Amino acid sequence: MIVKKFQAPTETEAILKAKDELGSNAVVLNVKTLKQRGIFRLFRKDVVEVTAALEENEFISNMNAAKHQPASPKAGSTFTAVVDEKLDVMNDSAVIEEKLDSLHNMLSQQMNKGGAPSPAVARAYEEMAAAAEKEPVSQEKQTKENNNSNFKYLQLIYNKLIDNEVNEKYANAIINEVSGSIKKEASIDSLLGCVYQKIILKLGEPVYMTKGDKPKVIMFIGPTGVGKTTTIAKLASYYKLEKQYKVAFITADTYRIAAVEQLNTYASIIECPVNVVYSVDEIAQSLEDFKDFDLIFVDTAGRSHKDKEQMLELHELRDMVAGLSDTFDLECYLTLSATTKYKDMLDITGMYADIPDYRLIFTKLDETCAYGNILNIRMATGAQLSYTTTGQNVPNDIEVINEQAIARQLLGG
Ligand SMILES: Nc1nc2c(ncn2[C@@H]2O[C@H](COP(=O)(O)OP(=O)(O)O)[C@@H](O)[C@H]2O)c(=O)[nH]1
Ligand SMILES: [Mg+2]
Repeated sequence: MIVKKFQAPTETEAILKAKDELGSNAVVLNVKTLKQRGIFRLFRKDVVEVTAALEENEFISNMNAAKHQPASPKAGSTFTAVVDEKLDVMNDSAVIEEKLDSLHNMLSQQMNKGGAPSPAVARAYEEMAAAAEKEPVSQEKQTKENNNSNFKYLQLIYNKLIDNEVNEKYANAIINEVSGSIKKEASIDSLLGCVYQKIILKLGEPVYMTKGDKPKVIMFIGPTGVGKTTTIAKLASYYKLEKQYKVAFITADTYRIAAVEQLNTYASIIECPVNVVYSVDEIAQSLEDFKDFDLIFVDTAGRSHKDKEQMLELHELRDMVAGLSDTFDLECYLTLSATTKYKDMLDITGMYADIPDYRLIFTKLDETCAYGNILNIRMATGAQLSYTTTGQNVPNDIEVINEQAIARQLLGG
């Protein structure tokens, strides 16, 4: 969403400026008169500031359309008609009284394109309206105007979250929390700031691997093909080459010969030893070989979370390592592809729910632009976020999750 402010001596001129720059589908979010203060009052007139918004893709298509055909001010757009009509009657005082309501309706129409208002926004609005009615008549109108604009802003923010595939349940929860604490008169910027902070709080401080007092076993779990082995190679290269830690590999992925070869290839490039374990019992012996190492990466088979037997084996493997806690620390990383549907992700996390304290890695962010699932799964599991990966290049395409960038992305960049 593009939000811009336009100033002019009158509201009519400010709206025309907005329309000129953003195009006919722009939505007026707020109108306010900026009074000059102090000494400036003597030299400058008051100005009217209009805050207008437009969906980014509409902005781009407007720009493209402008390139290809001359823009006509009355080019058959309903918004153009409504604004022009509004401008014609702006001097009629009775109509001015209706101004905010009609702007509100116009925005509702825009929003209804994307479905009904969010229950949380509707509830917030009803509560605000009820509170306004209790106020003295003189304040009621002002409060109603403020409520209308807060309602519009919240709905725009809610729509953006839904666009980015934040699940409705969590989008409503965030809007609920924000609407409980907003002041009567809030700007789009302060509401965005408030929602941004809530999202950052919900994403939580990300965690990353560190060397401990004991050798650390780092176990990668997750569905087939999400990028577990590739991510292990990225992290192992970093810790071996940049940090000079002693790094070793164990692979329990013996279902596919190619999987063992894949890990062997990475291991030989960075000169790290690899053990292959064919049964759960062999893991203890294998770890014993590496008890002088700092980090021991354990790659598990790309298990289908729907295969109960394979899942049982994975649990046994994890429990066996956890049982060696006198000698080894254990960290588990559940690896998920950001391109997986939310419903499937819930199925997957459900199958790993018995594994305590796993951390989350999201791969393939380069293949999607909707990051909602990162927030959804963080909220659904309560697991801490750790890394995101953005491509096939080893060792480059990985970083500790940047929660601020994710929050910005969820709110439209
Ligand atoms: N686009 C993209 N591809 C990735 C990423 N991580 C891994 N891959 C690719 O996904 C495929 C499966 O990776 P692999 O590590 O074998 O998955 P595993 O079965 O979970 O071990 C390979 O082709 C990887 O190159 C990523 O962040 N982005
Ligand atoms: Mg693998």
